[in-house]
Amino acid sequence: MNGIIDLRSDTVTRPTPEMYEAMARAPLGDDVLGDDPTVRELEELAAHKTGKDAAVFVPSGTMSNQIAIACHCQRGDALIAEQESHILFYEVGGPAIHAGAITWTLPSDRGVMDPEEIARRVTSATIHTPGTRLLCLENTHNRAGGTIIPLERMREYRAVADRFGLKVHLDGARVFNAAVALSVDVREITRWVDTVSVCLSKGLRAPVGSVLCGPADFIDRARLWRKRMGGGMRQAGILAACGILSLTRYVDRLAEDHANARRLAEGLAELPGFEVDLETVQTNIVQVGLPGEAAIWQARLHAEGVWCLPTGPRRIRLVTHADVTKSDVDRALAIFRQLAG
Ligand code: TLP
Repeated sequence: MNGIIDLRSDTVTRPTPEMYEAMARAPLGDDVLGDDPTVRELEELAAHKTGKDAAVFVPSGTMSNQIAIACHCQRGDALIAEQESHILFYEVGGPAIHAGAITWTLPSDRGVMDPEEIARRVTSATIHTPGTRLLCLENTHNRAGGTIIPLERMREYRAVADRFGLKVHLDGARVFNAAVALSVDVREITRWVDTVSVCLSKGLRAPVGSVLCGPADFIDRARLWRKRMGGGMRQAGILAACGILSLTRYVDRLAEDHANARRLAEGLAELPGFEVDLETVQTNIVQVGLPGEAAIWQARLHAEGVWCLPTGPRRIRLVTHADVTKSDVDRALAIFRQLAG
């Protein structure tokens, strides 16, 4: 793309020629009235892939998470979430606004919470304390650097949740990245949760959209919340057609993004003053500690055609995706070297 290496996010991918063709050919209906066949097909496919009864197509990952929380929690209920999770850090206070839920936040080790700390944080509904209803997980974990929750931990989270009667929602914006990196079927991850939100518009290359998957009665309620939030879309099959390709054609290639992120991270880790925790580079995100202010580095890199986003005062994030090749990574590394020198 004009020589620019856009590492801001995997959300920036452009639709493939195959996607444009699928959009042009998609049979359409009115999805709010429930008769768009392409949306139906995508929802059935997403439910099948994640091993859930049903799914609903929504405009964004944020709306998907917020609908899930609103369906799981009543006003004044509590949810538990990792302190830098997308739900808490990047959804502009959504749980308080939409569900009226309060949040118990927990630290983590590279995005992975301790199940015993979760157990200690659960409160019961009494005259004084809010009842904890929901455990929110994020896999892969964005701010921790695309880290994966080990399968054994997923099993332990389910056990804790069952012990206290909690539901479990997974922000699986990048759950297919986790599945590909672990070389497992995504159901090995989603089997431990009640509901999962999957983004089609990140590494999976669709221009717009997420799917929220879960039990049939939950998805019925989710449709109601989607309408309430203004997320009902009409001839949405035009977008769902791309999502179908995301789930059928673009999952396996995520491995390339992971290899490119690794290459980028290893190259940066060698530069003086740059800090990269290589342990966290498990998928397609690289968090980089800088030898100076993030805003200044962002501008210097931008002037050289490398785009990134700051994630802290002295930290930037680099994300690999289908529109970044191995040679782009090498070119980006050369620019970093030149600026660092
Ligand atoms: N994350 C975006 C930004 O909001 C930070 C990005 O560029 O990474 N869950 C997770 C784990 C996410 O990373 C994101 C998007 C979402 C949910 C929300 O998805 P959208 O952007 O579709 O609302």
